[in-house]
Amino acid sequence: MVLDKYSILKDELLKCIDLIASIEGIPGYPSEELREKIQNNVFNLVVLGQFKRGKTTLINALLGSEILPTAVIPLTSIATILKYGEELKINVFFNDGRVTEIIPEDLREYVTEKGNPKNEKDVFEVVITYPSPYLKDGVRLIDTPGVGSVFEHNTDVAYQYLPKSDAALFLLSVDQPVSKAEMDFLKDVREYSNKIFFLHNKADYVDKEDLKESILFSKKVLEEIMNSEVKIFPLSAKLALDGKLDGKPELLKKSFLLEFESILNTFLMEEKGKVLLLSVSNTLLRYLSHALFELGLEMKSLTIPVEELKTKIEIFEKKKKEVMREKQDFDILLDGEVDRLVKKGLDEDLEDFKKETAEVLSTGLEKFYKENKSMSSKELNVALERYVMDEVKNACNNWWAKEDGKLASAFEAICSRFITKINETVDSLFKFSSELFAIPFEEFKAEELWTVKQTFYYKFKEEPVMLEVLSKFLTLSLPKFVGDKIILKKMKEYLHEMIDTQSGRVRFDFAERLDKSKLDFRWEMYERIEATIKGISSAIDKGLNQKSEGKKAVEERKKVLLENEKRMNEVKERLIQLQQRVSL
Ligand SMILES: Nc1nc2c(ncn2[C@@H]2O[C@H](COP(=O)(O)OP(=O)(O)OP(=O)(O)O)[C@@H](O)[C@H]2O)c(=O)[nH]1
Ligand SMILES: [Mg+2]
Repeated sequence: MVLDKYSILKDELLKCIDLIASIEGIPGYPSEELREKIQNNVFNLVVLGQFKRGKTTLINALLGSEILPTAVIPLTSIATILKYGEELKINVFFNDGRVTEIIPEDLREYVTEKGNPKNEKDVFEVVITYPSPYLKDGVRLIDTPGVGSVFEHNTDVAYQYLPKSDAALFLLSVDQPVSKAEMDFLKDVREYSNKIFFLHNKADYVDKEDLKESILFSKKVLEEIMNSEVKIFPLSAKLALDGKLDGKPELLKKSFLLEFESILNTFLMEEKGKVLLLSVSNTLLRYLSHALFELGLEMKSLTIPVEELKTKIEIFEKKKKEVMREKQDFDILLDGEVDRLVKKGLDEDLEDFKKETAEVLSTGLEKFYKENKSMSSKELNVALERYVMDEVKNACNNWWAKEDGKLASAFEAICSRFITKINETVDSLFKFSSELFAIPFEEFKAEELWTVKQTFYYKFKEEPVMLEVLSKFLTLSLPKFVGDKIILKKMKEYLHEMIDTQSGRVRFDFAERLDKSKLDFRWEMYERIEATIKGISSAIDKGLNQKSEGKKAVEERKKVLLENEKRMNEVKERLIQLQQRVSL
């Protein structure tokens, strides 16, 4: 399995992080953060498809345990996220922000259409931690309700998980030709998802020949929709699960799961694993090259005459001031860029969203009104209200999920540009010192990625769109004699008001978090420059101090420095080897 390789290299990288931390004298070395960056690297896999295609069974098969409930009737009604944890723990997140831990036996009561019809319990999602090796290296599986069943609200849930997925697993079934509903769904998935894997499940239903034929047929249909070549993987989720549960490798072989898993994992490794491993190891190499330089500087200051050193320090101080000024320029530029992201990105998107939603939902509302005109005024009122509430909520949630990913990547792109600039500044300081003190400096250009903290993505879940407008409206009880037409008019006003309020909240939330993320980023960049200056200054100071303690102290210190240098070079070598293995 390719993710095994990822796992081994990841552990090696973690070891290097620890090794560097154990060597004296790397100021501002963020070992904790780098470790976290590696641990937080997740591969989100969303399992999608029409109802009853075997999505939930596939997840159980991947985990080798019947952890999620499956059935012959449309079942899953809530999205369930499975991630690694030392023990099995199930948390239910509600739309109003509550979180409850439940026992596995109660899962059905929350995630199935039967146990929780029309999501009457108002569940947002269920998060399960489970000690499966499959999840250990950061794979997260997301089970979604099947689309196209009579339970329409299930479809909307599936859409919310697409923008954040690294890969979508789209399940079809060999015994059913691709349906109209599936085609429509796929057209949407295509817009939201970066990578789609197609699976023809229930391969155990048919013989080899039929399987081939059915795959060929679907391939043609799918290629038309995707406008590109499509590969379809055969699968029997059921055999895979049985094979794993009963420890029967022959069943597992017949299930085709392993072939698919290996292709999927290769993709994840190539797309995400490699990027992370290279980025972190580059960062480490940069730190090492700086540390080695500082070490050389201390060595130098132990050897050259004090007077000469002092003159050089004065020159360095001037350069330092220059760098600090540059830093201030960065702050202003960063403010400007983030501001532009809010005004050009967020605000414009939000305006489009409001306009489009108002149009679509007004038409929808009229249609709904016409279809339900026979109801009594009171019933109609309630039904229309519910309609507006549900639709606005859905529209907002879907838009939010999409915009969230978009803003996060735009913000990350800004940050990455700034990191490059700041690293250049830091390097210029080293290069300057390198010439000044005549010590070699190995410049290490590293493309660094800045990833927004997890909370940036998930905060909204704890604070879902609250429909406070509704309660206000409910108190406005309309007089009985007021005609249905007035109800419709009022509802339209309500609709617009609702779209406005909700959009306002979403905007506030986004803008606030962007600002917070900007401050986090700025702080870290500031630290980086500070650490460089401090590192260089303190290396010189250390040398000077040792010198004042006499010859013996100087010789002792030289020994320590040589030992540290050796250790740094050893880790450096390990990192270079690791990078070669990543690229193989
Ligand atoms: N024969 C066979 N049956 C399967 C296979 N995969 C799933 N099933 C059966 O198909 C039925 C539906 O499976 P689920 O995993 O609940 O399907 P789902 O796609 O999650 O369904 P929804 O949650 O309702 O969308 C169950 O009875 C499974 O046992 C398979 O590979 N072969
Ligand atoms: Mg299911």
